[in-house]
Amino acid sequence: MLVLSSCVFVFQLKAEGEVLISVDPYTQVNPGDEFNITFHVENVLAESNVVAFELQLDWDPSFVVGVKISEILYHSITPESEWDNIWILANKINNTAGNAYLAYLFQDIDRAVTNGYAPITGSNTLATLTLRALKNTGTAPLNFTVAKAGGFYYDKWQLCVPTQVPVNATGGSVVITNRLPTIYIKAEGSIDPASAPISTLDNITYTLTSNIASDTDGIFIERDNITLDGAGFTLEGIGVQNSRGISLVTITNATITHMNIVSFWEGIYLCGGWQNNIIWNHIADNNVGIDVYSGRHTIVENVFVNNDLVCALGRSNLIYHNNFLNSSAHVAEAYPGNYYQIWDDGYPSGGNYWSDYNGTDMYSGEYQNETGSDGIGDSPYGISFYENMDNYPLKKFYSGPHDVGITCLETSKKVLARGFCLNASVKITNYGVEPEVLNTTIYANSTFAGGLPNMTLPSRNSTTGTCLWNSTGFGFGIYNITAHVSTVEGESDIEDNSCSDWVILTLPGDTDGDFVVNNSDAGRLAAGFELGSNHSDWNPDLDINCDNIVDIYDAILLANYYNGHYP
Ligand SMILES: [Ca+2]
Ligand SMILES: [Ca+2]
Ligand SMILES: [Ca+2]
Ligand SMILES: [Ca+2]
Repeated sequence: MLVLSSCVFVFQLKAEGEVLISVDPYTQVNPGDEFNITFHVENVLAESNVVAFELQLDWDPSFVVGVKISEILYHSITPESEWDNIWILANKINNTAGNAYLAYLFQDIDRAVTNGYAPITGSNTLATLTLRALKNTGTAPLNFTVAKAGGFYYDKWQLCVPTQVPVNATGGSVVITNRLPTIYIKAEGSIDPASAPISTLDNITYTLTSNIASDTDGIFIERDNITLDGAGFTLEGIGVQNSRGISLVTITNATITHMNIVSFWEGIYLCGGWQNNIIWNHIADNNVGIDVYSGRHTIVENVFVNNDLVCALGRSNLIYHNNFLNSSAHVAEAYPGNYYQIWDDGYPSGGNYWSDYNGTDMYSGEYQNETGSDGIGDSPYGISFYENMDNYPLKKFYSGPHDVGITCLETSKKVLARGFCLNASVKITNYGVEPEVLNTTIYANSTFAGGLPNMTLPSRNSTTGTCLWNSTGFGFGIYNITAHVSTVEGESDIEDNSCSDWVILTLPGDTDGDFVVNNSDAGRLAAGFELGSNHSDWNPDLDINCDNIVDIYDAILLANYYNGHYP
């Protein structure tokens, strides 16, 4: 185990000047090494509403592919004896994004609620984290950053690494988060506390004006018929057991929209009311994404990511056009009752995208019995209780009513003799609810190489067309063959509007694509001689002149170019 203490970084928050944070890290880490980071604060005289220190480790994934927390030791800050309530969220490691929320060191919650937020004072070592680098590469030094959530204070300093060290250490950071108590939208329309970053002009529409970091629960809605518009901001909890991001208890006709809701026990809690609308939210990393204990709600066009469980359900809820991604369980009954939910919007509008659905898509139509794929799974997505099922599970992430995409691009061969034509077969799907006019083009690297005639593709339909690329006049080399379908009006997901394959353009007779015509190519041709394109051993790369048979004309071409090479 590598324990290093030769570098000590002392950082002072600029704007306040009171809090000293020192980080005592390692200086070098090799794959598999364990190392310690110690977080220490001195002279804490924080604002009255600072209730937590959040320890966050950030690293550059290009240097350290991952960390694993094997040990966390902590100490209370002195002289406040209550400062020993520590939340450890060691499961909040995102090795892909390169960060981990390691621990939250709190004032005692009860004392905070009962007595308000007394200033935090004192000095101590807050935590020692033992981390293990799963892999690291690269040579440049990394930055440490220290930030207070919301961007109020920010500074950075750089880890000094001796130049002879081949592999550098990760970075760490300390974040002091100004976490808020629960916010209430009261029955009479007021917001409590009034300083919460939510604005309203009419006591009907309430709009977030910044991100909100919550100490336990997020926002309790106690007023009917309102809209809470997150305006794209994030409401973030700390995963405290039973904490709720947004709670609606016996509330009717409220709309929650454009919110990012992360790291609560329950992202949204619906109990007792009805006809609430949960639309266009991004709900991630909660224990339960949405806990529904009541009925007749509309839950559409949300994205649920990495919640341990997405929905625990009441009854008769309308749930479609959501994307359910990477959760250990998508749906369970909140309590046993054999309650029925509506999981789709009929055909062709469709149901939800489920990341664990693996049905095929060969058919279309209301009964999924007509030839041709439509972006909807041919078999329902079964939900484990009563008769619940999504009759029209989406094969692709839902991204709005207008969406077309290239689902398949195949070139007729991988090795093409210059002067002959390549077939590029393009399959296009209209996932939307309206017919769309499509313009499809093919490029060889960046050169226009052909296209399909403009066509109108009906809703929930697919078509396959073939473009011909005449390679005459192109240089030898490896070409990316890219098909593009034009963006349709109102389309938000354009990533799938392009698709690429590749082909080697070479001398006639070079059947293996190494830019030399030699014995090896002749042997391959002989082995496939007189086979037609319908034969099970057909190799299209041997059919030099692209006439669907390997015969004497291909052999003549090979002979004519024998010993030819490029360059
Ligand atoms: Ca289908
Ligand atoms: Ca698209
Ligand atoms: Ca060759
Ligand atoms: Ca041929």
